[in-house]
Amino acid sequence: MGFFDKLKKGLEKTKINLSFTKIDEALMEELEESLIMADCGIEVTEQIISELKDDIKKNKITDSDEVKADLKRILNEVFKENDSMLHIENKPAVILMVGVNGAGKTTSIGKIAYKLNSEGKKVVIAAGDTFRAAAVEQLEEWAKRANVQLIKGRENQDPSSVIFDACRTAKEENADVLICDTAGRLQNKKYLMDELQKMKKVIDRELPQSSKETILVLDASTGQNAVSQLESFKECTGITGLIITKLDGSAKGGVLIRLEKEFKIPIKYIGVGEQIDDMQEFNSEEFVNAIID
Ligand SMILES: Nc1nc2c(ncn2[C@@H]2O[C@H](COP(=O)(O)OP(=O)(O)OP(=O)(O)O)[C@@H](O)[C@H]2O)c(=O)[nH]1
Ligand SMILES: [Mg+2]
Repeated sequence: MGFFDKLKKGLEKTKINLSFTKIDEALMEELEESLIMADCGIEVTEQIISELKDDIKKNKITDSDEVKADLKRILNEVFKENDSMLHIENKPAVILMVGVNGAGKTTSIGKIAYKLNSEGKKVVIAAGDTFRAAAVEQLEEWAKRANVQLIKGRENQDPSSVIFDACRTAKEENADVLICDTAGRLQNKKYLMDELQKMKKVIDRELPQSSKETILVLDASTGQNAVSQLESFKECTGITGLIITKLDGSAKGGVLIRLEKEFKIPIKYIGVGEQIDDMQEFNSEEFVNAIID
């Protein structure tokens, strides 16, 4: 299956169906409901519908294809400033992956490491989640699959000290990219945020000239929950980009529209499955085309 087909199949449940003959209030209500069901959020949905209604009136739109085209234009507009480039120019570039447990951080690291490695980049990954032995084992497995070097510590070792070692190694080995895994759940939220800040400090101190990204990984199937996760991580860690996982089979793909409209933090990648090549660079046009049919 090609990239677009996979995306389209994944977003099947989010899909907003626009098979209609008459452009009337009932159609607008139906569309509004679809957008809300897709987790675009009430406010964002209302903005979209009102813009669409204005256009229909202003441009005297009577044709269903034109309505569809205009809705696509409105949605594409939401993403027009989205910068899907991963900024890894100054090496060793550091990508810190953060997010709640189960969001897909470790899996996404494996997929991205594989991708960058296939592009000829030298990648090192760091097991910054030292709180569970299984977390390190899982990352080890991904390191093998992606054929990249892993830096790990002992169980319960201070995660920042693992990151410190990884920064040193990345520099010594002249790596292009260092990707750091982190824990999703610690004793409490404050403790987690403190750990993440500590790791960021170590990275800044060890690799001051390097490009840096702090990527928040969000599970699309959690819908509106993703919004509150973004709010709390943004406050504490300065998020530079997002990865939205589990778009395959999710009915809540519209949450990307809400996230982008409300936060304007670039969506870098989307996860569309559990396999190593199930990660795509986010392309808003493809996304919009996949959900509007
Ligand atoms: N279907 C699907 N499953 C995914 C995707 N990304 C991750 N997963 C699955 O989600 C589960 C959790 O992923 P992890 O990568 O372990 O999540 P994590 O954020 O590292 O979780 P913690 O280490 O507990 O903080 C795993 O079973 C993954 O296979 C995706 O894009 N699609
Ligand atoms: Mg993990």
